[in-house]
Amino acid sequence: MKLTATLLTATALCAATAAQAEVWDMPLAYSATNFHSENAARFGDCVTKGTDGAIEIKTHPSGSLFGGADIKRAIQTGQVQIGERLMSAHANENPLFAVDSVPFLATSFEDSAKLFEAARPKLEEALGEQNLTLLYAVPWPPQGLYFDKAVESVADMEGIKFRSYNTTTARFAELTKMLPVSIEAAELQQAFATGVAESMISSGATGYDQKVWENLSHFYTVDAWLPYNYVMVNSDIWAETAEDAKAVISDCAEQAAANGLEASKNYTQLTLEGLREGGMTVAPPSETLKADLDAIGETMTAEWLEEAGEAGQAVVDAYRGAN
Ligand code: PCA
Repeated sequence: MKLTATLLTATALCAATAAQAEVWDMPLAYSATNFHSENAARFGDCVTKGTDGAIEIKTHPSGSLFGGADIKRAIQTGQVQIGERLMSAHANENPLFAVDSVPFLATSFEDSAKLFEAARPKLEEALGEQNLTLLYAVPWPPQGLYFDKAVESVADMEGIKFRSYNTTTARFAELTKMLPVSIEAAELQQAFATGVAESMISSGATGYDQKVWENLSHFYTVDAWLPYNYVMVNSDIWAETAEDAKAVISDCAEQAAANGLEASKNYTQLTLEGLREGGMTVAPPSETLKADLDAIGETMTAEWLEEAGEAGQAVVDAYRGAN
């Protein structure tokens, strides 16, 4: 009798747990093999295991559930619970979102982390107003320039079709007299193969993921900036999440931030080697190109500070103070 009661209680408990089990869909814009996506998959496993399946995170890479441009809105509006997005792509909503894409402001992993930490309180506040809670953020490797020919100066760039991924990269194209065309990373191979784009600024990691050596020949390690991907949860859903699950998710997020940073650092050299093996020339920019780019960087920094106003200046001051 007692045993039956115990079994019944156990069965009832299992049923209750099963009823509470929730699937959180997590759209990702980048391919499954990209290090951010692999890191997100590990984060998802960490949460699923840590909550004993009460919350199961299911990642959807390559823009398969929502494309990059739609991920942030999908989280804000609760179409999905959680997701990952390149935040600088939303600079049109708030210039602070592009603090990590100001040319030559922070060009190393160390400096970009300092800049991100200096900006974090203001970023979290801005995201909070959009019903978003930041869980973790991971930088891409330093951004370099890809072309299908040798380029020694900005003058050599005139008229080239340049793939952009945010307003900063579109503005960069304007200032260098290239022709910007906005394309998601997941569509790059196609874009270069068909000639829709002939160049871009991005990490070695993205060029490697997209096998750009099939169409492009040169990568210049100009180290312009290190943009961040943010993993965010819908704030209403976060507020309703049980405290013990929240603690698990926060722990997993902290691990994911550290693992992601490590992976990004490791991928920097690894993927540049991959580009070389694919037959590309991987080299630093010429002195002329470097000087030309520095001048453009100054213009773009001034423009960003103008747009971002006092909040932007405060972040830059805090960052420079920490340096
Ligand atoms: N890869 C992403 C953003 C920055 C990067 O390195 C892309 O090219 O879309």
